[in-house]
Amino acid sequence: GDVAALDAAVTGCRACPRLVAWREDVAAHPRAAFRGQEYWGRPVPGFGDPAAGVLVVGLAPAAHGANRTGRMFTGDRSGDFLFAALHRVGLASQPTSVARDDGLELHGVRVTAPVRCAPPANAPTPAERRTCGPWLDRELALVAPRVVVVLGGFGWQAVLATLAEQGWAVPRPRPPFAHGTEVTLRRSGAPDALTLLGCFHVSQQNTFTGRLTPPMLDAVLRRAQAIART
Ligand code: DU
Ligand code: SF4
Repeated sequence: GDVAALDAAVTGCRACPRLVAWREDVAAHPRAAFRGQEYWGRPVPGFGDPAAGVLVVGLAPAAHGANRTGRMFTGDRSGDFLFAALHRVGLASQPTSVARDDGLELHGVRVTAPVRCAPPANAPTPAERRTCGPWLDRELALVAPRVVVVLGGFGWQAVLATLAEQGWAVPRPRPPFAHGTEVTLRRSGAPDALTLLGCFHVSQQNTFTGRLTPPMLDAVLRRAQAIART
C-alpha cells in the first residue's frame, strides 16, 4: 500500500550530501565482527505495522546497526533491549531482531526515525534534520498513530522541531524532555491529537547503568498502548 511505497521512496533519497557520504563510507568499512556482510548503507525506512497506533522513534540509524541491516533498531544492543520489551508487552512476534529476513513482525507498533541516514557521531545537523522532516511527516500522515514514543532527548528535540515545521501546534517554549513526560499536540484540520511520550533512550549508556530498566520501558510502552486504545 501507500506506506510500502513511502518506504521504497525514502530508501532512494540522496538529499543530504554529508550523510550520503558517511553512510556509504561506513558501509565500505565493516566492523571486524561484521566483515564479509554487505551493509545496507542507505536511508532506513520505518518498520512494522503500517496502521500502527504507536510509533517508536529514536534520532537516526546507528552506523553498524540499522545502517548495516537496513531495518530500524535492528542489529545492535539498543535494538536488543527495545525489541525484547516490544515482545514482552505483546507488540512484537519475536524478542529478537537481527536481520531483515528474520521473520519478525510488529503488530500495533512501528519503529522509525526523524533522520533516516546514519550521521557521523550520531549527530545530524539542524539542516539535515530539517531536510529529512517531510519523510516523517508523510509517514505520520499515512500511518496516523495516536502516540509517538520518543527515545532520548536528542530525538525529542528533533521530533518537536519537525512537527512544528510540519504545522503541528507545538508550545513555546518547547516542552522539555523527561522520562515519562506526555505532550499532546494538535494540527488544525487534523481530527485526532497526537501524544508524544518521552522515554530514556535504549542505548547501553542507559541500560547498562540501570538508568533505563526493562520494567521502566515496559511501563512506557503499556502507557502508549493505553493511549492508542482511547
Ligand atoms: O510485505 P509486507 O506484508 O508489507 O511486510 C513487510 C514487512 O513489514 C515484513 O518484514 C513484515 C513487516 N510487517 C510487520 O512487522 N507488521 C505488520 O503489521 C505488517 C508488516
Ligand atoms: Fe534523505 Fe533523510 Fe537521508 Fe537526508 S537524512 S539523505 S533527507 S533520507
